[in-house]
Amino acid sequence: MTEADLESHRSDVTGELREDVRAGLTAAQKWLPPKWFYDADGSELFEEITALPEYYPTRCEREVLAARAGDIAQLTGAHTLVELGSGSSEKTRLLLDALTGHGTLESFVPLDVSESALAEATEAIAADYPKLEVRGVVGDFTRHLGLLPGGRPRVVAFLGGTIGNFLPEDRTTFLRSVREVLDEGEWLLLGTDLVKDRETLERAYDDAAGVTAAFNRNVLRVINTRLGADFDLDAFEHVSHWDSENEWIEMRLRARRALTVEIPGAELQVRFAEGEHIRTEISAKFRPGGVEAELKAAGFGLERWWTDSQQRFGVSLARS
Ligand code: AVJ
Repeated sequence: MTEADLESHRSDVTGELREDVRAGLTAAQKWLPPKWFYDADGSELFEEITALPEYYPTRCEREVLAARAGDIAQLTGAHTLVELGSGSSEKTRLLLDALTGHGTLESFVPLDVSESALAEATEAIAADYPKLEVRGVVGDFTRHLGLLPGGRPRVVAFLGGTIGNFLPEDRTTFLRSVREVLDEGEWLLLGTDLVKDRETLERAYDDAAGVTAAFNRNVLRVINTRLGADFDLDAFEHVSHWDSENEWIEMRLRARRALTVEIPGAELQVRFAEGEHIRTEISAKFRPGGVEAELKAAGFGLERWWTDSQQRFGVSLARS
């Protein structure tokens, strides 16, 4: 496998980061989009998170996929599996095994912002599934949905609960845009983390080993590297906060002291008061009825709804 096998939509990554940093760090309530966590180091830290005892979503979703992959293959008869935000595509192997076993699958199209994670995943999967056409796409699933290749019917998998990273209004737009690129009868397989007690949720995003804290601070390192900024990572405390009104986890980086940060690559100087924070991620949690309503509003019919044995995580199979 060579680099040429990855199709890239990311011609000006630094320019995109510059615009996001300008917008987010000049806002009254400072924020940064979570996709900037995922450089090579951040993608590795995320892989470590998925194995932490506190971070249940990956294990719960894997349990569902292991139990239901056969049903998914039978119901969909997919010729193409598209995976949005594929990362390492580790859980996806459960789907690939079932779909190739079923005899219909011809191609796998993983799409991710992290070129390193994607290159590694496409290489490993192409080696392990030699009859499968693997076409990795480096891109942002909010911008590069337009042309999803592959024979029909396709299943678009959006796993891990990543849909929770959207604000509610962006989520609606996103689901509609997925529905729009699919033909009637094609499929969406959607993973959603579920509302549960505050303690479980906040711990899942603030583990004892400090991996999530390092992952969170990594966004500052990315800005230092790409935009020549001078963020002192130690000056920011990692915060995991359950917002029970919005039903989302918020990750924040809170300034331990007043400081000024220079970001030459964005022609920006940013002041932080002591205690002021940057919102770096929201991770919305769902209720089963809410998922169904949102899918319906976007033009999907819910064909199956599954959860793990502890009802912590939900997986929907929806039809266009
Ligand atoms: C990959 C977006 C699903 O929101 O749980 C994990 C990212 N952030 N720990 C999530 C994440 C902090 C994760 N998603």
